[in-house]
Amino acid sequence: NTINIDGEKQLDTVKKKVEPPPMYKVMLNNDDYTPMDFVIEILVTFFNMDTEKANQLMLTVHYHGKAVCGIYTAEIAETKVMQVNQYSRKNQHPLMCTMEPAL
Ligand code: TYC
Repeated sequence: NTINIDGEKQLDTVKKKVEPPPMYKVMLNNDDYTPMDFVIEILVTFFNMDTEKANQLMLTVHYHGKAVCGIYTAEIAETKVMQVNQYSRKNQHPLMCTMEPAL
């Protein structure tokens, strides 16, 4: 690209690859205190799962320690983590939602 004498950009021969944005896994972590029904409510409310899928994923976390709830762009992943942790604290549960690069 070039800049004209009047400061306007001029699109010409520079080819730019369009890259997909970096993606992040949003995880739920197990703990000994959060009720199973509350975790299911979280998965239905914030991750748009039906109760069958929510129950399955909740049990995966319960038995394996953590599980991926969804994969999102940075901004959406950060919002999910915030919303889930705020809602859990408001209801006085220690449930932890975290994010990590999907690579
Ligand atoms: N382990 C919890 C219990 O036995 C249930 C639970 C599941 C907690 C998933 C957190 O992310 C979680 N009540």
